[in-house]
Amino acid sequence: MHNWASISEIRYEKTSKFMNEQTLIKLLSKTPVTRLRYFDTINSTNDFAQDWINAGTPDFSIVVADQQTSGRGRLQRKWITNPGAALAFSVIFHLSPQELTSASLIPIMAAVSTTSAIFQQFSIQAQIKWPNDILVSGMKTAGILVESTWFDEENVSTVIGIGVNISPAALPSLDETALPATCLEHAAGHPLDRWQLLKCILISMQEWRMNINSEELIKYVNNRMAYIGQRVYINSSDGQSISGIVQGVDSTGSLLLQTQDGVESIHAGDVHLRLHNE
Ligand code: BT5
Repeated sequence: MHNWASISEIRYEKTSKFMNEQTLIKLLSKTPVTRLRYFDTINSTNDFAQDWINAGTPDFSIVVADQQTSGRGRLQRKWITNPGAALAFSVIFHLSPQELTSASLIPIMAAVSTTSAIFQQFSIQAQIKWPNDILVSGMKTAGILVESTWFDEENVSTVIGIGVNISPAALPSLDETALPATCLEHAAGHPLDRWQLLKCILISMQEWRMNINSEELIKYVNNRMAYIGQRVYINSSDGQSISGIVQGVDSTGSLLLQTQDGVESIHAGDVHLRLHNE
């Protein structure tokens, strides 16, 4: 049996203190990353990425932080990133005209890349909670925040922010999270190397990006999707709510929900999915 408190201390010594930009650049040299900035502490990697886009940074630039002081989720919710315990990074894509037509699939592509890397690297089976959460044993272990800037009809840049709980020290306190959270080390039962996972996610992202419009991507999501066959509620930010049984996602990444009026297709937008009994 591991003592989790002491394991997270050891990991803090090993992975946090000694990570720096040069080491990370070397580690990620065989990935598609073009530019990299690493911060011990930052407000939000997505905010930095946004400013970096405005300053003209190239496609596949990434921002990585050990700790975020104002990490963000969707709809101004908070994302907690404690030092030495998590992955928090943002990837910048300048969308090609072809990718622009598949923009709605970017959050799904990011979720698939993260889920497949978690399996490849650590043999942990994670599930995708549509549209942007990653669950292990039904508990949230990672979250994704995709934010796009439209400079004009053809020039669109996207920031894909990903936060993954690696060790128990990453877990938010009960008053910081609405739903139960977990970390990958809980599932593995031993310490994990978060930087190897980062590398694997980036490589996976490059591969899935090239196949963003594929049946394979949709098949992958539908095989790894949480709550299939279960009743859920979808709440939209304007206060509307609909209930139905989860069928999967369609080719645009919309959620297919069996309701009493038939199958409804729900776009990600500003909606929040919760289980019937949550
Ligand atoms: C998300 O939003 O899950 C998207 C999280 C994206 C975080 C990354 S980290 C790198 C980049 N920079 C940023 O500033 N953000 C991105 P949402 O579905 O809205 O979920 C937010 C909710 O998750 C919060 O309201 C809490 O209930 C819960 N939560 C916060 N921190 C958590 C954590 N570390 N683990 C599990 N749940 C958490």
